[in-house]
Amino acid sequence: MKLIAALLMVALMSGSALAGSLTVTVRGADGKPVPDAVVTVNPDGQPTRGPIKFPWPYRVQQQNIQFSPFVLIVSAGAEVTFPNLDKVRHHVYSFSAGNKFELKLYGREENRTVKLPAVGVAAIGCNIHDRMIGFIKVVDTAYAAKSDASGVAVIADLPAGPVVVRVWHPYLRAPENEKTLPLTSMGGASARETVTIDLRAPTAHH
Ligand SMILES: [Cu+2]
Repeated sequence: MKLIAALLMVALMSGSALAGSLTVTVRGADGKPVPDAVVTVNPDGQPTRGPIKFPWPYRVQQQNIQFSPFVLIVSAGAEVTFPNLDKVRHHVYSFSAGNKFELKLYGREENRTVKLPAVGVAAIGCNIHDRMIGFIKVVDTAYAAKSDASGVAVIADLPAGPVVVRVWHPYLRAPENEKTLPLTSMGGASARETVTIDLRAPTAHH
């Protein structure tokens, strides 16, 4: 019995040691780093079972007539707050399929909350200020990260095994603005990938 317990321990320990991190560097066709790209990993190509909790706040604030952050990652069904820190009023909306909403004219320090049920994207705008554009990427996996100013996104604690890795950016030239990476499985060690994406020019309306 002791031997079986010991073998079981070894198996469990090596199992946990197989978790690795994936670092994806996102570049444009010009070779420059692309921030605000969303990298998602679905182990076994499947959605995460059970609740998903990301460490960042589910919040899109309006400040200096801009949405901040420009891109936010949330899990499907999440509630997102939209605090207005400007002195002017905003009228925030999304026409995106499955995630339509409208927050009629509201002023400073008034918080509004919206539930986003559909996996995909909510492209957000303001009826008053055409130049206000933002995106909420609604995901079905706990393994998601956004590229930083250096174009780098890190996803930690990935289990070993088959994976589907995708990169999304609001201006990526591809169906659904998304591209699947060639990486199809995670080994025990950490992995690094560089992906080049073709971006279109941003538009004022969507
Ligand atoms: Cu506005």
